[in-house]
Amino acid sequence: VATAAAPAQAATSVTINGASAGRTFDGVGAISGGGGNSRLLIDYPEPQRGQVLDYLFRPGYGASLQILKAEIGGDTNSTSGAEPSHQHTRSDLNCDRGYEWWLMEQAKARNPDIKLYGLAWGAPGWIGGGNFWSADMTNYLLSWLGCAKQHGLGIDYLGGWNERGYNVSWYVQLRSALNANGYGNVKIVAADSDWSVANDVNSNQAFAAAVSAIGTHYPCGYRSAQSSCSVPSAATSSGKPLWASENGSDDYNGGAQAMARGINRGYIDGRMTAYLNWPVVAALTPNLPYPTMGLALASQPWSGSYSIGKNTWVMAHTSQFTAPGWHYLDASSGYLGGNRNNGSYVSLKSPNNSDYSTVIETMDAGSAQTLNLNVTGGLSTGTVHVWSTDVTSGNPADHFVHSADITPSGGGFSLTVQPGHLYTLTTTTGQGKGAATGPARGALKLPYSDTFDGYATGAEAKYLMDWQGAFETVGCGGGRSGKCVRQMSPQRPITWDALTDPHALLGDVGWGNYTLSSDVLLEQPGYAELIGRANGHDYDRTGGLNAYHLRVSDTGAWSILNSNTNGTVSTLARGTAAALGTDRWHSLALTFSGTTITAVVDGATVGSADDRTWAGGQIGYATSQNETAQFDNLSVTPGS
Ligand code: 147
Repeated sequence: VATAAAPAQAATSVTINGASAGRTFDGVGAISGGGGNSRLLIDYPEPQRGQVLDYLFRPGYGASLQILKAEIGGDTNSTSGAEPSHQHTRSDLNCDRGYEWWLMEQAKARNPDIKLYGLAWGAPGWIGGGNFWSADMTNYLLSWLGCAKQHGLGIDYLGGWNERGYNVSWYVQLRSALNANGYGNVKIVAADSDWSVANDVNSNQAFAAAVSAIGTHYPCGYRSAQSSCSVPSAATSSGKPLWASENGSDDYNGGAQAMARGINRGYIDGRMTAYLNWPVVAALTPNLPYPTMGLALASQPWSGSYSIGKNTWVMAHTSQFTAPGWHYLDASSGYLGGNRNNGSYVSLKSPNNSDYSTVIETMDAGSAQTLNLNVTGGLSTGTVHVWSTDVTSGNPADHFVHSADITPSGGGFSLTVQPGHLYTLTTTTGQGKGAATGPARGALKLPYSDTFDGYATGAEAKYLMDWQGAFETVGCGGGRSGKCVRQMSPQRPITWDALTDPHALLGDVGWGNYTLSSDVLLEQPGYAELIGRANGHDYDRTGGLNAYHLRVSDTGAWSILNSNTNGTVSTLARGTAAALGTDRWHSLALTFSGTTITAVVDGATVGSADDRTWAGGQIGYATSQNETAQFDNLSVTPGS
């Protein structure tokens, strides 16, 4: 009795047709901001810093981002930190603060064609008397564009207020203000929130004229598998380019499958033509929110260690094979065999109408599939270069591999695609996979100190990560020479999420027993704090921090506090010492030894507490709201 052979799996036909209609591709990229995520990258030593930048921005090397969205700093927390404003007050202007200008410059230096996009999460409180949708905010954006110009950076896109809806007349006024001030080529994206903006674009001509693209967040689900993406017909029929202007929020390796689906399916399901991953890089310490999200991990400037994520290689499968201005081919984009589970493919053609690239993902496929491809419609029938990534593999050797070169015959060729893989078929060349690697991870060693004297005015002190407010180096007050760190935000900000006192953190979460000391000067009645054993941080519920604090006020009142992420603050010890007053320098110290916490003010022990809540963590500075205190001579010495 003969056994019947299993039927050969039917091959799936895919036609790559250059004559197909399709939308213009705007690009794939990522977001620096919303916020604080890129903070530690600028503090990396060379050559590692340049290597990470190469992996993010250099064409033919890594993620090769086509769009970089950067936060317009607002001196307020915007997720994992706060980013500094170019105007802390109405009369202030400094175009060199923070790291976003530097990052945009580094991106442009590597890829002059990268598109830049600015967006605010929050803003300083002087704006509009606390009203974001104000003429002050429009002028604030104009001055930010002026700063960009000083840096030689052309800004391509500008947004409104991240995930806080929109105000139709404000956008219309922004458009006329841009046109009137020489920024007619800056395109407005609305509204970095949900799709509801499409209804107003459709019903209001002035709004429609002001808005160049509709950008929506997480249109394939928040941090989801991105198996399917939904776009309402009001958006599709608006005639505007549709963008996933924020997506991702996933681990730099673990988010790879979702990204592979989302980039393709965003176009197939919703005709979205841009995909921006949040965030670009995880350059923050592990206690902060979303510590490993991005395209790469670069959280240890002191060791120089970094790790390039699978997300980088997934993005490379689109970015290295296309450019903004290419065209999707609708007839050559869809689900394999019409079945989502088999995987998806999108095809794009170059403006030269000859080159093409087809990106195929088989994230959910159960078995290998044979594809019979046919090239037509004027496209090149030359050699097809195949690049592939096994997205299920943790081995870097399986990521972004130039796996085959195929010579089509009569325009036809076949390819077998494995499950869980991502492929790009292309007639283009110039792709590449960077080979640089960083050193091993290591702790930030104690003792650690900083006199702050080596910085320019307006700089961020090394490793000091703003959470709320803005801590910058300035000439010291109180008759002292040299540079000090000053909290620069003199008013409650227009927040994006939970408001807390201004504070900034620094160091290794592994630090346990140590003495933290610093000089402190109050500029107004209020308080300043040394923070110790700081660890986990909330941003959206309470803004709470797991830590101990030594708080001293101008009146001489002092306290040792225990705070946590539920927003609870309890007093472990308190008292009153001689008044500190304002504009006078004092020295503070906080010692952690096992469960004993000791507070010292101007050389005298004022009190102590016994508490076992927090065993270790970072140090930090804090001030009361509206207090522009100064800090100097930071020192952290190991204890026992
Ligand atoms: C986004 C923010 O825009 C980012 O700054 C960052 O906070 C990111 C973290 O995942 O999230 O905000 C969102 C918060 C919640 C949802 C979507 C976006 N949500 O629940 O759908």
